Amino acid sequence: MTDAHPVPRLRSVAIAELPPGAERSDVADPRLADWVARITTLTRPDEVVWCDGSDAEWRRLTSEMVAAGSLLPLDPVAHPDSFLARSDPDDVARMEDRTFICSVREDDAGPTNNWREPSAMHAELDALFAGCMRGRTMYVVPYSMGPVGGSISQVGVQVTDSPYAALSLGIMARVGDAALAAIGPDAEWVAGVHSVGYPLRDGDGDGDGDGDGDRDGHGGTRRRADVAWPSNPVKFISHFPEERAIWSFGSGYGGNALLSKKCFALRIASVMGRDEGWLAEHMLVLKLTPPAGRPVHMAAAFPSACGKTNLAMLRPTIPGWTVETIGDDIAWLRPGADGRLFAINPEAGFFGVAPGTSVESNPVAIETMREHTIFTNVAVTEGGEVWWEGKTPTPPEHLIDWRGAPWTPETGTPAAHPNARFTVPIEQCPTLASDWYEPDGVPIDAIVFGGRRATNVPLVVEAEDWTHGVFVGATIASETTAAQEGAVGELRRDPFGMLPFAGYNMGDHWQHWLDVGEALGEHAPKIFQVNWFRKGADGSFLWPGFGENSRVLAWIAGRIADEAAGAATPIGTIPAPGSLDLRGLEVSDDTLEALFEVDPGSWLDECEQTEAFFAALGDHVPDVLRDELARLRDRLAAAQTDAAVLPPSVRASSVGPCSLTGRPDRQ
Ligand code: OXD
Ligand code: MN
Repeated sequence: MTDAHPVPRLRSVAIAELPPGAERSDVADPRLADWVARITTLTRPDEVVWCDGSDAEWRRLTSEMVAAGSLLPLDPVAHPDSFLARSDPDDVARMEDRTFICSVREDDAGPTNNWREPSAMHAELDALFAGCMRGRTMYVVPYSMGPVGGSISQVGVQVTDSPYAALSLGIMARVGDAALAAIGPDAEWVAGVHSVGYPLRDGDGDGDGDGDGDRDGHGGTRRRADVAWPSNPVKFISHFPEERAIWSFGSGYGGNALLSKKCFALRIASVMGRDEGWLAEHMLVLKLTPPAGRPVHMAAAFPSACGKTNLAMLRPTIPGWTVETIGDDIAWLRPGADGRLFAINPEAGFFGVAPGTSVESNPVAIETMREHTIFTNVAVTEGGEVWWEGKTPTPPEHLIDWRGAPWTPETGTPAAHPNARFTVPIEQCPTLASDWYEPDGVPIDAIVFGGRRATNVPLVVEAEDWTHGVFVGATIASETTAAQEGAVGELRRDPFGMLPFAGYNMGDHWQHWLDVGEALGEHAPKIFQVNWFRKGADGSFLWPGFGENSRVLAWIAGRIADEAAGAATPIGTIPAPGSLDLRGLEVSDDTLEALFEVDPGSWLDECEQTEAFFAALGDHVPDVLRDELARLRDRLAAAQTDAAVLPPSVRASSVGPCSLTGRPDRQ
């Protein structure tokens, strides 16, 4: 790393006597040894443990946590080697309002991020972190994102006083000595400091947490009792892009605590990508293989809660096609030596949303979590079998809910928290692609953008070119669900699905996409937009979704191979009549018409919103995207006066009507 590395900033902390385990003779990078020593001095843990991600470590940590009451072992037959964690009810999700981008210049964070001046933020954090690990173990977790040494991979180190975070990181990233060995004196690595902010002893040792000396006469050795899910009402998830550092305080949950995921792999990595010519995106990666012909790889960006995991694990309903999984949440994409765009999934596990996951909606996920899984905030039966809303059509008669309270179907509150999760190694996924772990990644043939849209957006549209595709990505919107903040059903603009995750100015992110496209030139992948969630006039979904989405992926593959015909509309190219494989699917002509309808009037209204959205983002919005908007308006205005450009029916031959109503979801 450069001078901007966090170690220099911690020089004000003079290294004091270190607790057992802090020093390790085989650390090749003196900056790492120094950084661990200074963090230890600041936070004052009782001991330091370096993690290696081994099975022995899994067994040790899980047994210690079971003994401490912070993990519950599940039924060993239904869920071998699996555990349940119940969080504090106030610590159940990512907290966007407590997430900060502390770039040196406010303008670099941009209007979509909370910004704090870095030194002021550091001063506030130093005060919070001082002594925050007293009475606890600090885990030092070295990890690689992507195959160790791969051309798109990166390394990081997280220190944490949460065994849950250390254990989960062991699933979500490649933790261990190989990653540590990759951190040599010249290596660039991302530093993550995490504390739940619940010390068990004061500096004066009286354990009452108020740091007031020993007024209550407990003497110097008494500790306060731990709780099953320690956290702190004060929360900060702070990113220092120039330092390549993350400081997270007060939350033990998900993306707030597993710093490899949203904090590093999206917010910090997006800045690294901006600086170095690559992309860190909120995208799944899948491999689609037709019955004959070559496989294609797709990277698909969707806002949170749009079913990326379901799409990544899709079981095609069309005969002969296969979908294999490479990643379900994050992709790092980099132009390769041959000029094409290559991608890796930098993660090693899934941190998936449990509610809604069933044998019908995602059998692959259910198989993936058959063993060796950490469940968080799901409900359980008395016997220790997990359950969540949507897992089975009828809930069990009696459960223990996510808070640990008795529950029956009459209780009136969800048994599992809507953001309940399963954390599971990717290797347990039965559809894992054989090339998922290629050190140089897989070549990307198509980029797909999606969202949850009841209106306007057709089932699938191909963008005209890269610039138009970037416009499509920049204008993604999605209706919010129960798993997110805000009112359900509200339309939220979420460009590239990156609104909560871009570590720098959103307008610059779009410009960076344009620049990457220019560098790729003729090798640039085609870009598509999809929408599984369009509704009819009666409010029911028009498309069955799930495995049937393979029909859309097949059309996309056909476009890549130059085999599937398209029809022009003002917003892009939709399937020409007969080119979308609808064999075996009962869908009426009216439904198909509605799925692909492009109504110039309501699109022109949407353009007004897009203009307002661009205006809110300010002068970083690239001019070419404003030009795209103007061009789109021109095409729509022309279409209003020329009915001939409205899309023809997509149907090849009629297979009879069907009502596609009453399905639970379309992912
Ligand atoms: C996630 C999210 O948890 O996008 O993946 O919120
Ligand atoms: Mn996500």
